[in-house]
Amino acid sequence: LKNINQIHLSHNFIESIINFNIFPNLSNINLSFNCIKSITIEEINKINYKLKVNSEAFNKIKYINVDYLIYLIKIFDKNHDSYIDLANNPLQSPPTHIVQQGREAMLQWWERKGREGVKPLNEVRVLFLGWGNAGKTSVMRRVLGQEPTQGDEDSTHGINLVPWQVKTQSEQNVKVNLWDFGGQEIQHHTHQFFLAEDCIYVVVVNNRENDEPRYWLEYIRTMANAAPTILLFNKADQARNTQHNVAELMRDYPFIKHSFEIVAARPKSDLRAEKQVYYQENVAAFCTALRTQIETHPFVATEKYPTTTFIVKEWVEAETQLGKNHISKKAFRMACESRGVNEIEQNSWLDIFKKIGVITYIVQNLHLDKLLILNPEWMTFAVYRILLHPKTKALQGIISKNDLRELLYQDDTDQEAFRKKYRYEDEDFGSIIEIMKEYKLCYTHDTHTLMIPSAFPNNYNSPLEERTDGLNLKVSFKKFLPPSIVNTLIVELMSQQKIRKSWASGMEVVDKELQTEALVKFSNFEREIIIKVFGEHPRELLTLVRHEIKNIKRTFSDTLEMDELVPIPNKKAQWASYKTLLNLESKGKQYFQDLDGDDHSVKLLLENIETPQQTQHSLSQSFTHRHEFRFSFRFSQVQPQLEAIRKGLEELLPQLKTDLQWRTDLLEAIHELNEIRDSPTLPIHKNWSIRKIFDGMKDGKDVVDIITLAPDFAEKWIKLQALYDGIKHALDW
Ligand SMILES: Nc1nc2c(ncn2[C@@H]2O[C@H](COP(=O)(O)OP(=O)(O)OP(=O)(O)O)[C@@H](O)[C@H]2O)c(=O)[nH]1
Ligand SMILES: [Mg+2]
Repeated sequence: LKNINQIHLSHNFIESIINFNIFPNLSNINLSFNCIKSITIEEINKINYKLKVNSEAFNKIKYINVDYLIYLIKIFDKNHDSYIDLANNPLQSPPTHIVQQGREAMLQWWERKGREGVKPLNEVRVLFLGWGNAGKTSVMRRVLGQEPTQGDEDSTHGINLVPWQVKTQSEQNVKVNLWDFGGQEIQHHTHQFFLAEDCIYVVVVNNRENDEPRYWLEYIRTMANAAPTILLFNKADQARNTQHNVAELMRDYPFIKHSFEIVAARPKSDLRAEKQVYYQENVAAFCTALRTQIETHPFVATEKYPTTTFIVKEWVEAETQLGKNHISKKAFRMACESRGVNEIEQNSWLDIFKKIGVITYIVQNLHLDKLLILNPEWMTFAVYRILLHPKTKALQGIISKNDLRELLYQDDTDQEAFRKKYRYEDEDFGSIIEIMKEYKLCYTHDTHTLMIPSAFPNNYNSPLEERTDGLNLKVSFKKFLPPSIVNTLIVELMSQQKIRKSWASGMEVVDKELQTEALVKFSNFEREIIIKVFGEHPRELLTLVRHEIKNIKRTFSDTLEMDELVPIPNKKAQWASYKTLLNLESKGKQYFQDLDGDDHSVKLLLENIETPQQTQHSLSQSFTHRHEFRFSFRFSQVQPQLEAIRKGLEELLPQLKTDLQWRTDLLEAIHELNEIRDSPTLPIHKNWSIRKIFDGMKDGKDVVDIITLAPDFAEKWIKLQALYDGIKHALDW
């Protein structure tokens, strides 16, 4: 125990801090992903006493009110720069956002708290999502207490932003920013940039059209970290007979807090009176549920921020009121510095301002110092207007700077209101283009032309379609293919000059050096990307496309499930999952069985699409930390047994004939065990010789030969076999 200085206990079900006093030299404990709900001062003191290196950090932690530490705790020490990492804990004090910024930000928060006091933000953003015509705008009107209308609501273009003042039961004034999104499909591409995890969501589905709510629920799960959601089945007065299984939806999407069947607009006159009352009551119940969500939101109920946060926020709001649509990061920085706010705080507050909607978006990569902070309406109106303008479609998505001027200025009576409000000058174009590029909504290959994939022609008959000699791969998204993936992939490959032709649902990719071309097609309905590659070096070009898709996928939450399907040669329409193949490979299994019961070499199937090195790389990547932690923890538990086996095998070795193949395997196994004796972790995917000899022995191979050689061999072997079986079980081999 004296020698132990690190303990990894992540991914267990530990509920409280264990007494670590028995390890006098402990310097590093990893308790992430456990179920620790709180840490008491006494517990901290206990650890503090023993963990000399960490004492400084722990003393600070004692100063912070650790009673608020809930659920997960991760403590560790890096090169004597001791600190405690509490990220991903649902902390209330300091607020989670501050904790995520790290120790410095937390300490500053506590310092400010003592000096200037803290109070809740009392500002929350509510977003309405749903297909076009579902009734989002009508629902929002009801939330605002406006009278229901019938049939006169215009389709929303872009985002409709309405402030709403709510008085909580405890008499607090809360500012709620209602964001009503246009539901037309083309607009979905941009929505995701405004979704955030700390908002409240209202999903409106049209019960008359049998809208599928799962699309939007996946959207929220993937892009807003499963934020609290209220689900509304609207147009109940016109509903068809089919019923949604609400219990099932709530089970699959536990973040749905409530669900109501409502009529947001004035119902059809022939609706029975009692039904009318019922739906009216549901609208009222929905409004109450929404208020409850607002009142219990961390920005209102639990988290508190220092006074200076509000001073900076007011400064930003005043700039907006002056009519500024964007400010430079430099201006923001100066405003903060003059109020004694350092960079760490600036960044964490910016993040919060973004969540509540005071600042919409931060453009990361403007070369000028202008990292812009923008007024949401000004920006989205411009972006949506460019995307939705009939001229954009007429030009098939290829727009010049002059067109842009026309798109944003041209007298167009139905947009009268919009033009009254915002003006776009030539000098704004650069920022607007930069934003669209960052959203991957457009690509520019020179400074004069914009290419907008969402306005490309819908279909194109590619000559590659006819060819059957290619190498195929299907990328399949289990539940949800985020619409922006398509645009992003097109824009990404365009910027690499790899696209010969592209349309809204596909593209032809060419690599001249490789003398290879590919057809990439998207099927939103099937949630698939189909890739066919032809030419001299198909694997290389395939690798490029796969790599881009994976990079894009990485920008979404881990809940977005994707798999690649590898074709099985000579079997029409049969595919092997790439994940399955990797899994077989990691377990040393050689064959994959298809639906007809025929075996195919795992190696060959994989080699069709990538090199063996790439497969090895994927294997090492595909095990998440979680698995590694679990595995290394289990490994550390079975180390004594492995050592006993190693000794046992060494003893057996002299009794074996030198010409026996089995002896070679045994030597190899001993060598392996020597190697891992002192190593802290065990590679997961290796083909272990120790497995080979024990599993082989069980199959009866060599047994007779060996046992006749050495009379007490059998007895010793049975003992070792028992040890091995225990390890096998523990390591899940
Ligand atoms: N009969 C009936 N009509 C409704 C109901 N709710 C909304 N409507 C009507 O349906 C139409 C569309 O409603 P909106 O609120 O504009 O729908 P939206 O979801 O905002 O649509 P987009 O802005 O295009 O995404 C309007 O004419 C509404 O008056 C309802 O419960 N019953
Ligand atoms: Mg609308």
